This record gives sequence, C-alpha cells and structure tokens, in this order.
Amino acid sequence: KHGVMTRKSHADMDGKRTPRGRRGWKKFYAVLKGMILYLQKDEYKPDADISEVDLKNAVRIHHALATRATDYSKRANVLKLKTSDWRVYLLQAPSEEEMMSWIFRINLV
Ligand code: I3P
Repeated sequence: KHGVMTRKSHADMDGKRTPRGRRGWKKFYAVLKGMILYLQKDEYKPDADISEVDLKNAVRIHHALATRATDYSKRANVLKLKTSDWRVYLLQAPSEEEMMSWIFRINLV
C-alpha cells in the first residue's frame, strides 16, 4: 500500500516527548512494504533504491499499533501510530477512507 501522508512526531524512542523544533508536520509519500513503513520524500518508484534520508524516516511497524487519533482534533483523518520502541507518530491521511485503510493494513502486520 502507498499514498501521501503527513507526519508529526509526538514521542521519540522510549516514549519521551519529541522536543520543540521537531514537532512540525511534514508531508511524505508513504509506502508499506513488509514490516516497514517507508516515509519517502518522493513518489513511489517500484525499483528505485531507497535513499539515506528515506531509510532514516522508515518506521518499523512490527508490534506497532495504529488507532484513530481521537485525542487530536486540530486536523482531520489523523491516525496515531505507536511503535514497539514507544515512538508515537501522528499521520494524516488525505481522506477518512484512506486513514481507515492505513490503520487496517498497519495492524495486519
Ligand atoms: C511545532 C509545530 C506543530 C505544532 C507543535 C509545535 O513547532 O508548530 O505544528 O503542532 O505544537 O511544537 P516546531 O515545528 O517548532 O516543532 P500542532 O500542529 O499539532 O499544533 P505542540 O508542541 O503542541 O505539539
């Protein structure tokens, strides 16, 4: 699965609140491949190599949990992704349908 998603980092590894200056929203092209959610700068190209930056932004979603971000109301269609190392990301999908589809697919892994 792939598509545009906008990300906000809410907590870093070990659950510590992401510090100011790194809490902004940023648009990515998200690609779910196996147990990894790639957040890429550019559009998905099936056979292209993954860049250094894209690797840094990749999220391991094994044992992660995706839920609707019911406690975040500033934006619509936002899901909350908690990873196994206690990072928390907010991810905004372009529509309600897309958000539900991402939640379903992430939790299936
Ligand atoms: C953050 C940025 C985010 C904002 C966040 C700010 O600043 O303005 O958009 O979240 O507020 O800290 P920076 O880019 O300097 O990290 P919202 O869009 O959700 O308001 P927060 O600290 O209350 O999460």
